[in-house]
Amino acid sequence: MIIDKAEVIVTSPDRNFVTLKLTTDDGLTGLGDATLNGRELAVVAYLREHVVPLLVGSDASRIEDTWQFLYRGAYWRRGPVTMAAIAAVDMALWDIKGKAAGMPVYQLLGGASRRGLLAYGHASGKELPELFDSIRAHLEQGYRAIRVQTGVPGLKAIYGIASQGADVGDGEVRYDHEPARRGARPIEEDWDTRAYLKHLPGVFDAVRNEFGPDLPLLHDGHHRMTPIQAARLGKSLEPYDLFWLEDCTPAENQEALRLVRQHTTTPLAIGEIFNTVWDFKDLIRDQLIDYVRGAVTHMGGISPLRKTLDYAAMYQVKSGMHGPTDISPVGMAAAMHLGLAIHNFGIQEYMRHGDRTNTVFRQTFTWSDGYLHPGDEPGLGVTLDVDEAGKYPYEQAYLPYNRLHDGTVHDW
Ligand code: GCO
Ligand code: MG
Repeated sequence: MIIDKAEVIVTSPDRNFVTLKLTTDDGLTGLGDATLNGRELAVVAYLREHVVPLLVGSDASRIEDTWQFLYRGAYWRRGPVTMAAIAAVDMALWDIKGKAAGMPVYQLLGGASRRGLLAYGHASGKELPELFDSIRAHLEQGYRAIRVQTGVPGLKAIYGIASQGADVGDGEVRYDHEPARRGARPIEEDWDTRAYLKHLPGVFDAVRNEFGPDLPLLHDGHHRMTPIQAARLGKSLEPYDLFWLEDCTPAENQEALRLVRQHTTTPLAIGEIFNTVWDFKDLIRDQLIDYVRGAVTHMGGISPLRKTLDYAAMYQVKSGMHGPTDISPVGMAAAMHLGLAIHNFGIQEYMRHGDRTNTVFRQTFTWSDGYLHPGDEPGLGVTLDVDEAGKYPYEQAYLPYNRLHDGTVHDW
């Protein structure tokens, strides 16, 4: 089973996606997601210039060996661009392996450990009435767990508010359910941690009063707090019994979570921007987090994320795989296969892709009663309509960035 064709397909139906398509000499094809939001073309170049030429002529059955060759053979290691490129190869080879075996990838990973994958969606609102409507809408869509993001008094535009399609004063119309905005330059947003820390507990108090004590609620701090600020927020949210507080502080310094952990029992989730097990090692070993947010697409593929989650299982840390719309349907399918097979599954993020995306990527996964299932098609269960993809050329788009009131750049 030799790879005799490797294509990098860039398409932008509702947003930019980068997909690797491998074809073997016996006609099997495999897809891999290589989408890196805001830096897509860097991964395209890495794949086209430095990976594809090495793949053609290689044995598609050797998933682990190919991964090790691409990881160690590059000499320069880790990082979001390299690991997204390697991830796409890994996913595509698992897709091919499944098709060759006539089995869905989750069967190759050990079979199902549950009926389906509990998912959470993104409710948001600048103020409470809009937030409550969004939570109700997600409950009607069947979500059994809901992420809550809200505006902050005094701030013009803030991460995670889907309806921020109103003009926020600079003529730019914004939609934060897809954070990247098309255009030649990133959009500047504003931030004030003190205002945020004062405002958020009241929002969750109102949400609990309206929706009761049992609905699993999540919140994303999006890397914006210092450790002691994160500790303060985690402590102030304890009465509201969150499922998790995500990315409460930048965690390149894994030590930082030690301080947060000392002050709060609010469960912590970290790692959507991480790309190897080394980013998680101390967080897992010292049980400084409760959920691994790694995405198959950003962590180098199914193979290394499986290893990371097996390591996490030894410390009772669970999965919470990243799944916004900038993870393509291929990356989402890979996450679902992995999530179905592992024992220490926690929850799966699920922001539904747009209609145009679903015409480019034909998917077989199911969403029912708040649970996802990858389906039983051989491989990953996704096909890419190359002609349809060709209708949507790449468009430059960037994630926003933050400045504080004094103009200092801040984590977005
Ligand atoms: C999440 C993430 C996203 C990111 C986006 C960046 O929890 O889903 O924080 O909202 O901002 O994936 O590309
Ligand atoms: Mg997040």
